[in-house]
Amino acid sequence: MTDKFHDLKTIKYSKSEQIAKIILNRPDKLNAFSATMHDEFFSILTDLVNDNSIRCVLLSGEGRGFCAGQDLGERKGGEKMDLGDKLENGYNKNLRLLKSVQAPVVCAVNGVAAGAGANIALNCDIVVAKKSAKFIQSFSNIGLIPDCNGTWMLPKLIGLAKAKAIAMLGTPVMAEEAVEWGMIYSAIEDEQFDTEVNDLINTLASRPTRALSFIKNIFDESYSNRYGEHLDRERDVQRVCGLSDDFAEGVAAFTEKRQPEFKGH
Ligand code: LHQ
Repeated sequence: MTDKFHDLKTIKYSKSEQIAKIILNRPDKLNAFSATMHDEFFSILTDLVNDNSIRCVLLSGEGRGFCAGQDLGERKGGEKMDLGDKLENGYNKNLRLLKSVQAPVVCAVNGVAAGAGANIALNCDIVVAKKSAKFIQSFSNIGLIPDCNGTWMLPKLIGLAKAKAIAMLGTPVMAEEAVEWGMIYSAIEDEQFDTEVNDLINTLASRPTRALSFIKNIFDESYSNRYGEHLDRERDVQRVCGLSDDFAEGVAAFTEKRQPEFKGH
């Protein structure tokens, strides 16, 4: 079935066969985030948070870039401003929603991901990139710190030494290096990218969505939970999983030596 795209100005959004696709669509600006894009992203994420039929979400970009972060054309050069407010009512609002989407979110980084663009990618559950793509913590090039929770995620993903260096120097990290460092999941040959991304999202959409949803959050929780507390948390979540249709189907399929047909609940 071909994807039906909703009529938005800066993002292509489609839902088909339990998969939602969000394609940032300002290719001439390397999909930099404008005010309209923030608003449209918010509407899309609100729709997704309220749609339990979706079993996988794809985030990617149109053209040669994934996202160049904040649209700097919207900022008047030479002016100081309250960026805290911009973060709270733009990126942070959207990232909180992105985290509450039930289905796994795959970010397919099709080209350069800079500033907020790089860190929006890292907020997704599984990040894959074209081998030619690069990640740039470009914030300090314009006197800023990494935002979109970059300062929370990067030390955990790649360690403090590398995190500080790339944030301070703005050094581009190529996709394969990002995999070696543990920043992203995989780097894919450019020519294979669309096919492999498609396979990945279809596979995820056929897996037990409720369990995947718990997996999304429980790893993050591990950073603030104490050891015993976390054992309790796994026990409680596993109790819910054990009562799901997908668990019953998974075990039945294993016993009957056939492929499981998960329904996502
Ligand atoms: C752009 C952009 C862009 C507008 C390329 N805006 N047009 C910030 C402030 C507010 C709130 C809180 O959060 C933040 C977070 C941030 O995201 S700060 C970081 C903002 N982003 C950057 O500093 C990245 C700026 N871009 C670049 O360094 C380069 O464009 C990269 C390295 C991404 C790509 O380089 P190239 O492949 O050489 O492409 P290019 O520079 O020629 O860009 C192509 C076009 O895209 C060009 O337009 P033009 O009309 O001249 O063809 C650029 O002006 C435009 N563009 N980034 N962020």
